[in-house]
Amino acid sequence: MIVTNIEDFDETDRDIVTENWRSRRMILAREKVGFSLHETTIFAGTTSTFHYQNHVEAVYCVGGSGRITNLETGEVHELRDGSLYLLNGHEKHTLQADEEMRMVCVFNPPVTGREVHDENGVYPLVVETD
Ligand code: 9YT
Repeated sequence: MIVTNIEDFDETDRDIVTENWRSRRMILAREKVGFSLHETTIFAGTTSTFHYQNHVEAVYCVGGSGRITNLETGEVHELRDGSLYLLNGHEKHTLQADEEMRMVCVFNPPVTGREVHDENGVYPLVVETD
């Protein structure tokens, strides 16, 4: 069993800070449980494009407000505390934060922590080897 707290990840290699967002990866592929779990903060006033071509992602908003746009259909959905979206079709999307948004994100297959978003917001598929 692993018991931890979000603050334990501060300024570690699991704490990724970019211009638009910060993500602390609490569970990664190296834990070998079949998914990864991240807490992502989307900074107020930012717009980010993501396209997880190799992963399924569920995102549960637990604070703040903004919206997600499905770039494949143009549909826009407001997000606030309690909103959930599931990218079960690898949808390319943008996230706009009016207020800083706090999101709990689950990925399958799990993120290893070595992925880097390319210019299209895509993560390559990276797998752990023993
Ligand atoms: C909201 C969202 O898509 N979060 C994804 C996780 C974050 N970009 C990360 O940990 O790389």
